[in-house]
Amino acid sequence: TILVIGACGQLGLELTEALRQRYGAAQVIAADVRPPQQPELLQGGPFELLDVLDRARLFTLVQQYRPRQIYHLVAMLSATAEKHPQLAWKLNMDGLLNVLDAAVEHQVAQVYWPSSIAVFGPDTPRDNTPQLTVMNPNTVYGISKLAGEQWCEWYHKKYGLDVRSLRYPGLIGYKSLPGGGTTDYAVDIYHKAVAGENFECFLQEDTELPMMYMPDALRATLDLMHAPAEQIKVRSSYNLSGMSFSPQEIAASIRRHVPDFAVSYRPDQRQQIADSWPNSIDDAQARQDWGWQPEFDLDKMTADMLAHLAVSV
Ligand code: VAH
Repeated sequence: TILVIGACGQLGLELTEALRQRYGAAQVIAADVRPPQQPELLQGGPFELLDVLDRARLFTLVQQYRPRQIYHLVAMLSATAEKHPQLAWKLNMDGLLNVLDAAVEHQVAQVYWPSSIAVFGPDTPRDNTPQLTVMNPNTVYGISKLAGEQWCEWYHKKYGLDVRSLRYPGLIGYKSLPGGGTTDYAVDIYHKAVAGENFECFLQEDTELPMMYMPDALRATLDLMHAPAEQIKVRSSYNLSGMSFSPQEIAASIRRHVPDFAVSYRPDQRQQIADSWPNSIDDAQARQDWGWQPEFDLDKMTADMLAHLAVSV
């Protein structure tokens, strides 16, 4: 079996569905601290209530299901974490350590844990940010993700745990909504365009950020987990890149389909977070080690997003 912790989140809903399609619904146990808002998204297979900070409950579930893989996706994202720093550190850090310990204790074959471009900071080289470089994140979320990367490396070295990780850019999809992130504007903008409404963006129009369409992120995750262990040279977390764009560029891409779509810009406190992150990422190591190759650029993503959202509206 496969255990997905944080299955109701933006990534969790989609990764659970992808794993169930590939391995069969009954094989993939979805777990989260509360049931999904949209039950139809997870009704296909088993669901368990789990607060990942409840170490005993976590160990009980791992013992009961004996998963060969655990996908641990629970985190408080960047913007929310700045408002609740201690809770964010506890959830993001103790949650990961509980999962790593449960995996070692019950000989789980593989663990997946997402990192983020948030591990880079204001003095990291901003364009084509390398795999190995100056980090110094200045957000609670980024600090927790960088610490998490180094814990993953330590558990791999100390216990041989096959834990793998990707530094996701902002993720954009039409099946689930993000919560509390700095890149969430790039999902909301499509919903507004399809609803025929104007969009007010919380970042400046020229704020370029690394982004990725969800289908690419899901394929990258499954490809990474299927690669033979000897090909995995990075046990902190792999840089991963799909595309980079600014709010004005995604607005222009949408206007090719919705000509009169209007966007206004009112930067808020999330601008400072975005300004500390890279403009673009060098993911040559992922391409070299396990054959990573993105398939979606901005215009291809826009066409696919609008087509799917127009149907669901
Ligand atoms: C966030 N979507 O905005 C997440 C992600 C790179 C951004 O980590 O916090």
